[in-house]
Amino acid sequence: MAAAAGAFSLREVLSAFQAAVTERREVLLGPYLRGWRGLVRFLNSLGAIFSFISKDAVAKIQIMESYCGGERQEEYRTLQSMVAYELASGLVDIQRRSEHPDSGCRTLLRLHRALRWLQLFLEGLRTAQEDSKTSTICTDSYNASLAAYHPWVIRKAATVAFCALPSRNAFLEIMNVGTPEEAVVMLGDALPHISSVYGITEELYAQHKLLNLP
Ligand code: 1PZ
Repeated sequence: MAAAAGAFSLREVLSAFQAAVTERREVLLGPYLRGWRGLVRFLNSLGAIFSFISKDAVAKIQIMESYCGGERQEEYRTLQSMVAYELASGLVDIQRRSEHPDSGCRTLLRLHRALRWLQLFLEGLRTAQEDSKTSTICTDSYNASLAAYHPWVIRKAATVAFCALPSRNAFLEIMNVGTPEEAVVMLGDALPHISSVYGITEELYAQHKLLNLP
């Protein structure tokens, strides 16, 4: 069954990450942030228990959008141009957050780390047995990625919220891509693009020693 016309489908959200990578392996921030907006919308549809997560994601998306629509918007067209510009202009706090607490580089790094969680989670969902628990897949992906960067209280709150996730089949259905089988196929098509965005970002940040920005 195809998603109803106009209905919100995770297929379009994930395809934004495909559109974000250019032939020259640049990451376009416009589509990248559109992808994030869609993910937040989807997260909100899962219930109010996730709102502490979506609020933080929205705050970070907004910071990035204000750079992308601001005075220096040409510098924020791609991830590569943003990193080059902010570093050359001394706009990144390297040791601790002080003069530039909300640089594009540090803000995007938080989204980038969350993208790793998304990649692991969706891959887990795609390849799991039909009767697997979404909350377990989610907790395992979280512990293998984002959890390392969060203090105890956030890890605890996140783990509690994960218990509210619906079963694997119900989750695949609310993605609005069609049957669970169709959703699994869509994930198989979409995940390589998310991996590619993640890989390019990771490499760029590693090159410039930005992976631990405070
Ligand atoms: C489907 C279930 C959704 C699970 C989402 C898994 C991620 C759990 C993350 C919990 C983080 C919540 C609160 C905020 C934490 C912030 O301290 C950190 C670091 O930022 P800083 O304090 O340094 O400014 N923020 C983040 O790590 C970014 C988290 C973004 C999470 C986006 C999730 C998108 C989910 C899409 C669902 C399809």
